[in-house]
Amino acid sequence: MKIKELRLHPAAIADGPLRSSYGRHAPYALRTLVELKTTDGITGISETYGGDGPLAALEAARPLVEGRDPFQLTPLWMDLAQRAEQDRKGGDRSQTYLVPGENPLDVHTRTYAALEVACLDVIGKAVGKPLCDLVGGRARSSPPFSAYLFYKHGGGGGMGDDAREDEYGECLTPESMVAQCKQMVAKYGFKEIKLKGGVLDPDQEIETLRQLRAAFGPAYPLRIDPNCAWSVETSVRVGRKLKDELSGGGYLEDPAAGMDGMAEVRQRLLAEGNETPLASNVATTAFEHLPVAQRTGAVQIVLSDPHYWGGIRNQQHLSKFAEVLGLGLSMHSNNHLGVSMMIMAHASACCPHLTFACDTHYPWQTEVDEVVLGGRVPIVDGCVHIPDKPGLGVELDYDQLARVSERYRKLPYRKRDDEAEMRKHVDPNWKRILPRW
Ligand code: GKR
Ligand code: MG
Repeated sequence: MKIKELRLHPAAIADGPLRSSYGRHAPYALRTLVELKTTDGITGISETYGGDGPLAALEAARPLVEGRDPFQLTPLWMDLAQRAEQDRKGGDRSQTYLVPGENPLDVHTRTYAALEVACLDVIGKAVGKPLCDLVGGRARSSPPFSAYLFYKHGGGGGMGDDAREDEYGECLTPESMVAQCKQMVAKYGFKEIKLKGGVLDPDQEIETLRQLRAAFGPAYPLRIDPNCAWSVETSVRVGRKLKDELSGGGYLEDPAAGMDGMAEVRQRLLAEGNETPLASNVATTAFEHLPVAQRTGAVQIVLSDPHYWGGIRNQQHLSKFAEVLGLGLSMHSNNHLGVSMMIMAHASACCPHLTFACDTHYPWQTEVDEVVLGGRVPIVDGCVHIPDKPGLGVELDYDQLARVSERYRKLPYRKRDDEAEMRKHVDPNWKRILPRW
């Protein structure tokens, strides 16, 4: 069997005006759906970052993909990884200043990941096995995800005639965040809670976590992620004030910028007897970051993501690597559709060492844009069950795909730019400043 054709489908999916230290989400998030057609008539699918950059990188890989045996993933990795080596000499692979999916030094790892998943989907369909069972089987069949809360402005995303209903409403206070969380937990049954911070004054975010703890109790572990918006001083102050709220399975995620900043936060908290672990998807984005993170104490929990760590098999390597280094492991996310939901579910299912419920932005997208045949992937009791179907276990709905691709073509932007959205809607002079507090 050979890969006959690579097909790429850009997609624009409605997204509410969610806030983070990067700025404000645009009315549509961008994704790319990937199809591999084989000589045996099998189609493998995948999903990855969107916009013209990721699309061009996948397009550039076409000569490496078409004509290749989909089972031969190692040589594909070697072809793409060699390029990655050349690209990243001396560069900064962190996500401190760039949103995930935009760091040019990661581009080949991301491209490989999208292609690897589509090849594994082909292989799964060829042998009649779910993807996670192809790579050694499952540590769990229903991986858990967490409620991912965002401060947000009013609006449910989309533009003009396509403006969407706002399911959760404006949320810029501790009280409205508790309401958002209750609504999300009631709908999806999540058992762990993550708050995207770095938006309001840190004291208001502290108050938000306190109110969440009061409303949900210690059975629901809490985390907060300001994406490096705080100085070391502020991070230590917040860590100190939230010691109780972040205990019992919670963590403090990327409070300060850089490995040095994170290490200093950790040392100062430990010196006060505060063992709140630090998690990161910003400082640690590649295998070479882990020994440093462990040695300096900068990171205790690595937030993986098969989309930029190099696919599902690399996710398994990461699980082992983290275990050996004594680091915890969970998973980061970005806005995504059902295909990525299944990528994340299979990646979580096949990793023995996964120590926290994973992030997902899935509640922020709706049925209207779903490209999975039959509709949204169900989240029940906070978990995504791996169906007894070959490969990823989902197929594309081509009518829906045509709609979201058409919307992409009509969009005036081709790249995520949260800073531009802030300037357009909130403050014409807004700039992302690190640290802001
Ligand atoms: O969607 O705005 C967002 C998040 O801030 C996202 O871009 C982050 O990559 O979820 C991510 C994180 O945990 O840092
Ligand atoms: Mg994060």
